[in-house]
Amino acid sequence: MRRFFAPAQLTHAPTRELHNGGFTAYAETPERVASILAAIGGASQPADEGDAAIRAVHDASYLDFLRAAPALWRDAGRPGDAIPYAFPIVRRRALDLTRVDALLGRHAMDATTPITADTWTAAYWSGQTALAATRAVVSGDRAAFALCRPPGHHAGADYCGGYCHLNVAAIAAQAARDAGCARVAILDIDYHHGNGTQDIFWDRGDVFYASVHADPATDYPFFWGHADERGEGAGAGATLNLPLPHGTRLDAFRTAQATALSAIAAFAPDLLVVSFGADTWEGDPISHFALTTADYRVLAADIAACGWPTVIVMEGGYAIDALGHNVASFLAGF
Ligand code: OKP
Ligand code: ZN
Repeated sequence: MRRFFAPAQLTHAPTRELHNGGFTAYAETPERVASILAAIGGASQPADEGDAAIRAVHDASYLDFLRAAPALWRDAGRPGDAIPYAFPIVRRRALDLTRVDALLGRHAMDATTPITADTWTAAYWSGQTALAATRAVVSGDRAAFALCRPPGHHAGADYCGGYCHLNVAAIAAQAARDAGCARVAILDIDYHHGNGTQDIFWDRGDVFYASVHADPATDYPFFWGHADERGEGAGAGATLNLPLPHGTRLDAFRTAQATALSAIAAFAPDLLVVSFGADTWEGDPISHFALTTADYRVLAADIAACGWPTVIVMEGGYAIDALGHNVASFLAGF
């Protein structure tokens, strides 16, 4: 299986995040990549195909904002990384606002996703990595792995959040659609619900979104990922959420994943995108499931057995030393 990664993805390195009322070290570090590359034995540089496939998913005003935010923040005299503090939760409408704090709040769903001077470049190349893997699979590869970082599944069409800036799974899925795949499914098995991916495809019937994740009644992102969210309009029934409790082990996770795969099989996709997070591992520092390194082999084999051309994109996983072994186990199982 071909693997893709661009060194420019390493440049995004926020210093700290707001967590439980104080600042802590940022969990989504460049060291995550080093752990994965060491375990999987390297990756190929993706081509630079420009931003058309990114614009096919994200609003132009949001992309302009991501590029402009660091200078606006600096010009406002602020130290460190740009972080929002006020959000338009009710009257969310087009306003001609220019203050950096207004723009940050308008384009974010939380205060845990700093924007640095290098964020746009790193996110852009994370997108190119997802696209390179998609091009490989559309061209006939059975599967490909995109070592995306920053991750993507919390980012919506016009907002960042949850360490995510560009939704790499959505970019891959949309690129596959535009390359001729009539029906694309996304299986999200990160510990957290992929609210951004769900939002992007909420009212579309051509991209099926299924997610196995920690119950949002107890876990981030709280406001998305409940079992009654099934999509709307043309997308009614094309979203499937399977929340699970703290302490979940392989048997329950595997059963939920099988439910997701059955629903995807009924949808009959031409291509599958897997949003893979290894923060379901038993020792993850910010999560509460109990999968083992060997379990990823089983889960990946179950997905591979379905036979769909598959793009695997990296999402979360924060136990640095184990992360590479968990990813290697998943890829070996596939
Ligand atoms: C991103 B991905 C811990 C509080 C939660 C956001 C979690 C984002 C996870 N500091 N912060 O889905 O792995
Ligand atoms: Zn996660």
